[in-house]
Formats: sequence, C-alpha cells, structure tokens
Amino acid sequence: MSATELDSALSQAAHYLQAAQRVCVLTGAGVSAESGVPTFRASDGLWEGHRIDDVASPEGWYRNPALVWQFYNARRANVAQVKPNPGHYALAEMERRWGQNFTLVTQNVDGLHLAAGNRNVLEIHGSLRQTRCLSCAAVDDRGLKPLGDAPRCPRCQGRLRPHIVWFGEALDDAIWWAALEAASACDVLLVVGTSAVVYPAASLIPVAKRRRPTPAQVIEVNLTTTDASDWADVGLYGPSGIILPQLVQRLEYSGALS
Ligand code: BJW
Ligand code: ZN
Repeated sequence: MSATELDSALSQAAHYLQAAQRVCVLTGAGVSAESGVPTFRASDGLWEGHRIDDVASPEGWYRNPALVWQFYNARRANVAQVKPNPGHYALAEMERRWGQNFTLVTQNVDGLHLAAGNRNVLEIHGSLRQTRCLSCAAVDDRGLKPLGDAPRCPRCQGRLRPHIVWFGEALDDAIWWAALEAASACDVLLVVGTSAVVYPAASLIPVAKRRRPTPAQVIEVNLTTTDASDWADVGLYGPSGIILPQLVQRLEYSGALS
C-alpha cells in the first residue's frame, strides 16, 4: 500500500469512526507481534517448535499433558517479559472515548490489552494466566510464574489444565454471547492482526456486516490481506503498532477523541 493510499484509507477509517456510536474490535495475534509474541500461522503452522494440534487440542493434552504444560509454561514465561505496544495503547485510548460503547473481543490469551488499560475486554479463547481444575472445575488466576509440568489444584488436588480454548472445544457461552451482541450492535467493527481463519471468532465479521437496517462498516488493520478482506470497507495495511496510533491521531485532530 503506497503512502498516498494509506493516507486516504486512514481518512476514510477515521470518518467511519467519527460517526460511530458503538465500536467493536476483534484482535488476533498480529496485534501482539510487535511486543515480541509470535503469531500462529507465520512459520509453517509451527508454534515454538510444536505442531499447533499437538499442544492446542484436547487430543494433544490426552496424549501428553506434560508436553502441553511445558509449552504453556514457555508461553507464560515469554508473556511475563513483554509489554503492550503502541497498537495496544491506541485501542485503550479508543475505549476512553467510547466508554461502555466500546467492546474489545480478543482471540489472544496474552493479557496485553488489559495491561494496556482496556477494560471492556472479552478474551474468547481464554487466558494464559488462568488454570482450570479437571476435578472441581475451579478457574483460578495463577499469574505468569512457571507451574511445573503436572500442576495440582490448590483446593482439591485435582489435575489442572490451561484455561484456554483448544480446537474442537466450545467457547464460554456467556463470553461468546457478549461478543456476538457487541458485533451485531456495532456501527464499526475494527479487525486487527488476525488471519480470520479460526471460527467462530471469524464469524463476528459477517455478523457485523449483516446488521440491519444499516450494516456495520468493517475496517481491517493487518500486514496483508486476509480472509476478512472481502468483508472490509477499508483496509489499512501495515504494522498495527504504527497504523493504530495514526488512526487515533486523526480522531484526536478531528475532536472525536477529546
Ligand atoms: C500483523 C502483524 C502486525 C502479523 N500488525 N498484523 C467453521 C468452519 C471451519 C472450521 C470450523 C468452523 N467452526 C469451527 C471450526 C473448527 C475450528 C476452526 O476454526 N478451525 C479452522 C482452523 C479451520 N474451531 C474450533 O475448533 C473452535 N471451537 C469450536 O468451534 O467448537 C465447536 C463446539 C461447540 C459445542 C461443543 C463443542 C465444540 C475453537 C477454536 C479455538 C482456537 N484456539 C487457538 C489456540 C489456543 C490459544 C493459545 O494457546 O494461544 O487460538 S488456535 C489459534 O488461532 C489461537 C488464535 O487465537 C487463533 C486465531 O489466530 P490469529 O490470532 O488469527 O493468528 P494468526 O497467526 O493466524 O494470524 C496473525 C495475523 O496477524 C496474520 O494475518 C498476520 O498477517 C497479521 N500480523 N504481524 C498487523 N505487526
Ligand atoms: Zn479442584
């Protein structure tokens, strides 16, 4: 995308946002890439040397829970060392403008949107900080310290698993319904740093476009075009850590963020 094309796309996106009463954002791994968190599908489907299916599926867990815990402990250690980037902070700035009418739906499990200051966040694929007991079902926030490769529940000594949504598993009902409600009621859906290939998360995009009587406007922010691009009214192609602050700056100049 040339500088001139980006400039006119930024103006168009700012124009949509200025008129929006309700804004919904869907983020994926790309928004955290500039913080140093690897994305999923960049290098042959490998994730820190593992096939995603081996470490992010119930089958992988039943085959080798210790390997899954080693993988998630490494992820937790990585995330403990990283910080939100300017893209995360720009989204926090936007929430300050729209308040309760701003919902951030994230597929990420790294907690960086919360660390940047967003509060109305729906973590639809779970959180690296949380564990779930396979015996008593308690969900606990365990921070980011290593948990060993066979952690036990502090209440009942049952086996713990990461509180993460793996392939083939259902999303939490209440969180998913809140995400659907936000996407179906928004005037603008901002889709940031996701390949939009994983469902049901990706279905939020057609949900927003099918809003009646007026479809939502969809703005995509990504390095490249994706499965979301055909739905997008405007595409901003470049690193989200650069593009999102530029978008916020345009809103500030126009008074929309004051
Ligand atoms: C930048 C950038 C920069 C880089 N700036 N951009 C319908 C059709 C087909 C299949 C299905 C369907 N419905 C369900 C399925 C099956 C499956 C699925 O979707 N499979 C597809 C892969 C085909 N879905 C499920 O299994 C889901 N469950 C389900 O549907 O259950 C049904 C059920 C109902 C009732 C009872 C029981 C079951 C669950 C999905 C869970 C996904 N989990 C994962 C792993 C766990 C999280 C973890 O450990 O971290 O979540 S998979 C992985 O993909 C992870 C991510 O959240 C998710 C999305 O990936 P994301 O974020 O888009 O990352 P990438 O790497 O793909 O893309 C990064 C993007 O960033 C790229 O576009 C880059 O260009 C860009 N980028 N740098 C801007 N600086
Ligand atoms: Zn327990």
